[in-house]
Amino acid sequence: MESSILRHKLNLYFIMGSTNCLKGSEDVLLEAIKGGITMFQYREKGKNALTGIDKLKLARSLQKICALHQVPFIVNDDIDLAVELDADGVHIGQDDADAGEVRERIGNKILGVSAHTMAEVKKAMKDGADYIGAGPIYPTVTKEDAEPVKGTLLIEAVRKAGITIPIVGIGGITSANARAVIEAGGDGVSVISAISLSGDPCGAAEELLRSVQ
Ligand code: TZP
Ligand code: MG
Repeated sequence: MESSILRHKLNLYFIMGSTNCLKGSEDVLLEAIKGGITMFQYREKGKNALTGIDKLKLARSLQKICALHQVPFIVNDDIDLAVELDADGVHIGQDDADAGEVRERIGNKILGVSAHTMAEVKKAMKDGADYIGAGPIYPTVTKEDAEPVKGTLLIEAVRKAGITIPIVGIGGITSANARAVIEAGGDGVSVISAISLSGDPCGAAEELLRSVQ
């Protein structure tokens, strides 16, 4: 995807799996789309996470909803699932598959890589990442093994170094603190709980979108 289009798609990047939702994942996704999310990542993690055929079925169902609304559908970590579904892309962390190998396997699909240091950003770019996930920006309870909180320092440092790769901030982001990510040079915010655990995912997405635009 051309990087100016990708930058726009990263504005409000909603991430979730069944364990992040208070009600059916399909309903949460539909409401989030109604509220204006610009990209979606299926991330099935944690206690009681779906596996096997159940994970595949939910992924298919969420992918279909995304396709109907022209929202890119990205798969977290599970490259086999992404390939099987012909997803729009994958997102991997530093402890997951080698980014260079993933790039070879998925061709020109979207590749996102989480990075916590300037060295990781540069390595991800060399490996062919289309965008960087930088975080955790703020404290989060959603990811148990999250790295130390970084604020917007990494995003600022990357931009100060003249590096223009699309960047999305992640971790503890809400409509009250999202703007700082954009002011630091980020292209958007990715959120799990601010939308998935809201009693009103549509309203939550609308409010987040307003805060980053
Ligand atoms: N990676 C870094 S923080 C995080 C991930 C997946 C969790 C983000 O969840 P939330 O609920 O938006 O803080
Ligand atoms: Mg991962």
